[in-house]
Amino acid sequence: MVDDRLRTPDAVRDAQRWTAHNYHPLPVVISSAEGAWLTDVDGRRYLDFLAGYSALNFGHRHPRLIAAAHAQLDRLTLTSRAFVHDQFADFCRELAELCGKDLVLPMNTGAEAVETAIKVARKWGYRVKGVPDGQATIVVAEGNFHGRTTTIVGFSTDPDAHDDFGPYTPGFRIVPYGDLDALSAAIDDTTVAVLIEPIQGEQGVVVPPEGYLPGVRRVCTERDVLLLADEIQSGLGRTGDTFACDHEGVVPDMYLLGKALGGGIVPVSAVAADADVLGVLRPGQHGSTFGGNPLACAVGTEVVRLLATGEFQHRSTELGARLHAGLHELVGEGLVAVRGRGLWAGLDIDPALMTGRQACERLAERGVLAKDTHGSTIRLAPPLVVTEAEIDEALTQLAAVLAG
Ligand code: IF1
Repeated sequence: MVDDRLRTPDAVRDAQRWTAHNYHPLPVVISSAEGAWLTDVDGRRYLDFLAGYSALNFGHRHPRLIAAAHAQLDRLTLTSRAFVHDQFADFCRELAELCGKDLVLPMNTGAEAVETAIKVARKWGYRVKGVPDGQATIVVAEGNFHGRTTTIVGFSTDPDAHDDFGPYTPGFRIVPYGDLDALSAAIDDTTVAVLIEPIQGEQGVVVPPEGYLPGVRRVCTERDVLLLADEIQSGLGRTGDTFACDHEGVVPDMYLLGKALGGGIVPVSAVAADADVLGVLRPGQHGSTFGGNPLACAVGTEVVRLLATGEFQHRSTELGARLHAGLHELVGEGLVAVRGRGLWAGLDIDPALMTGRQACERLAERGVLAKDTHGSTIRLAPPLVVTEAEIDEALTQLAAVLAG
């Protein structure tokens, strides 16, 4: 029985009255959450199969993360980087060790990590590689999503993200995702980096052909070009490994991290790289008011410790296999294609049946929250604490939506 979960509650109308309409949220008003479950203002419960676009890998209000935040809130929340604080070294060391890198530069949002990576790669190009000043180029992929700053949207191929925000930052070359020859051809003596998602999230959880990432790694090494892996959505356990790059044994020159690094509590992002790269920065050349703040570091350190055991990566692999097996049974039953890895899936629904938005509205009526990407594609990304029974419930409701 489909109850009337989806009506436009007053709180949705109120929100729309007082905000720019840069989102079109489902008419669901959440008031509390725990683990993989959300509860709306009327007490209705939903399974969260978006998980904050992978910012909630450890579920809503993971006890260890909430405890770390509470303890720090009662001690120290902000100093700025003009001074040091007692949470900073542990966070940077433990994150660097998780990444197998020498150094970490903490920021706040994913876009800030991407912008940091672009600036560091350019400075490395001028100071280390010897690219003539102001001529650095960076190769990016069609279908990319790396954030919403004007520099980043300037190399987006999504008109909604890109249009009407010019003039754009020069120095970016766009090549088809998964095409190693095109990527190699785009590299010349001005090229300082390749910026790429190991799996493209917003494009619809697009996994590149096997061998592509190792090929990109080899080309970057041969051509003295930095490989910048945007693991902001794909990283921190989502795909069954600590990083999506791990699946094929690829080690980038720089990891770009965010979302789940903040435990679903505070914005925490970072770049991790060796000293020969991050060492190009000198005091006063980059920074941010809140980057590396005590509260962020306390939560981020606990996130790194949660990942250190491999428990979440194992869950993502095991439960992801269950999710994908169930999804593949629906191919031909309303699904046209399924992509992804671990607890991360992109589903192409038969466009003749419904749009992705319509599918998500119907799923919400059945107690499952998810988000469409484009057209008739939706992404499923539950918290990594999801159970077998919860996966089975989401699959049951998806099958019912597809069956009409
Ligand atoms: C929105 C999309 C997802 C990201 C990758 C960097 C960032 C993101 C791979 C920037 C952020 C978010 C942004 C949010 C919705 C969501 C999103 F739909 F926009 F494209 F996940 F796919 N690299 N993705 O996925 O991180 O600055 O947001 O912290 O802007 O609507 P941020």
